[in-house]
Amino acid sequence: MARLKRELESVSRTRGLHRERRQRAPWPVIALVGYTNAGKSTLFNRLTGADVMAENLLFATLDPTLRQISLPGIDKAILSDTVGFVSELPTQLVAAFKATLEEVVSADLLIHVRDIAHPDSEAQRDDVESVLKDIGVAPETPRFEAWNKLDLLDDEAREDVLGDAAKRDDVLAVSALSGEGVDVLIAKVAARLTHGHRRYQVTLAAADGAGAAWLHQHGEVIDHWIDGETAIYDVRMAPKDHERFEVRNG
Ligand SMILES: Nc1nc2c(ncn2[C@@H]2O[C@H](COP(=O)(O)OP(=O)(O)OP(=O)(O)O)[C@@H](O)[C@H]2O)c(=O)[nH]1
Ligand SMILES: [Mg+2]
Repeated sequence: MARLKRELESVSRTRGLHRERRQRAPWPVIALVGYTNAGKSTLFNRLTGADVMAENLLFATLDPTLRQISLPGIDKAILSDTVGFVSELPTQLVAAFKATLEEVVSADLLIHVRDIAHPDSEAQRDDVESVLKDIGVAPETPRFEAWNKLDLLDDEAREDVLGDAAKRDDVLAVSALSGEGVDVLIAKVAARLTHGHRRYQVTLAAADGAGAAWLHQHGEVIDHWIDGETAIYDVRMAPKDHERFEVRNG
């Protein structure tokens, strides 16, 4: 038990470093959360499987649970796989466990992966929700439920699940194993991350080419002009990206 605790603590220290790195990086973070065995890692692999960019190798080396992905309208996002939640975590491990989940707290969007074929699916959902609350996830953090393992259901259960999922905007029925429904999930997540874009006027040093490139990558540049040493941009982007831009230039 002491060894496991040490390991978790070292994981949490490494992750702290990554977070610092990433706080300077401008990309939105999507975290997969859910009960143990729900299919998070399977979905993670499916969502990232086609991505074999060099930058990903860097991520994979630093931390195998972080990958760069691109989504419709979002050039780069970070997808984070997390440890599975369990209902009876030994008390000594709770603090260390929570530390590893800070990734989740700072995420821009959560995908709660649920094993919808599991007889205890609802109790598992409640456990996960209560852990999310405990670790301090803001209630306004956008989140989706991915009702996973659709392929395991018989015809009747499948109809029920699809019917229930259709009634809710924040629920997508999927099979991480077969890939069914995953495209719709991707589209919904992308739409959620890009919606709410607003128009901002921001300034850069006229010589800051990297800053200009960043703006073009993350926003839609409507107009820009130069005033002496300063470049002024009229740009439409997500509030979150605007915040990141301000931090970057702060
Ligand atoms: N039939 C079926 N099996 C799945 C599906 N998704 C995941 N599995 C299986 O469920 C088991 C657990 O999947 P993982 O992806 O490891 O689950 P996890 O949520 O990452 O688990 P932890 O990391 O332990 O919390 C594996 O045997 C997967 O092959 C699915 O859509 N359908
Ligand atoms: Mg896993």
